Amino acid sequence: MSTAATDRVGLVFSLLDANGNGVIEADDFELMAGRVIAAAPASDDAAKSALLHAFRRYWTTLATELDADGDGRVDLDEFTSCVLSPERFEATLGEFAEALAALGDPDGRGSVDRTVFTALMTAIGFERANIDALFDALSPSPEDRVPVTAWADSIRDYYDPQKTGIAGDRLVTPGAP
Ligand SMILES: [Ca+2]
Ligand SMILES: [Ca+2]
Repeated sequence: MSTAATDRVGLVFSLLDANGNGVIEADDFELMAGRVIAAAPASDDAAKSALLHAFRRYWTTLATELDADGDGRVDLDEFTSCVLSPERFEATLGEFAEALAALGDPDGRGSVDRTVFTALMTAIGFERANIDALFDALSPSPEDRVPVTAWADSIRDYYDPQKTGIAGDRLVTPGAP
């Protein structure tokens, strides 16, 4: 596994621990889903419930695959092992990536506006400098929009332990190459 992937995993663990108690559990996903949905006022109920479903599936998959000691929580050590078998998370992360990206495209244009992108990524917990750097890395159009597919792909890449030098590295280091 690359150092870049380890850093990405460590960052996402700290964000998924939405209530900041040091472990990931079901409540964190409810909390984060609420925050993200609140940041997408222009989206319809179908897109919002798709995201809620994706967040719940995300937790169910983590609990099933990673909660080695069966205490109903996933700690950092347990979480880090997710990178050893990324294929077990592909479908779940795919649904999450699609649901999040779709939430950012309320008009169904196939692209996400920077303002909406920033609001959603801020709700997840990323820092502004990192969000801006990622958006710029996704080759925004002259209207300052990025394709929904490019965003969804970058989310999947983010969790792929084999990937280095990807757009998502900017979420860890804004100036990443
Ligand atoms: Ca927590
Ligand atoms: Ca555990």
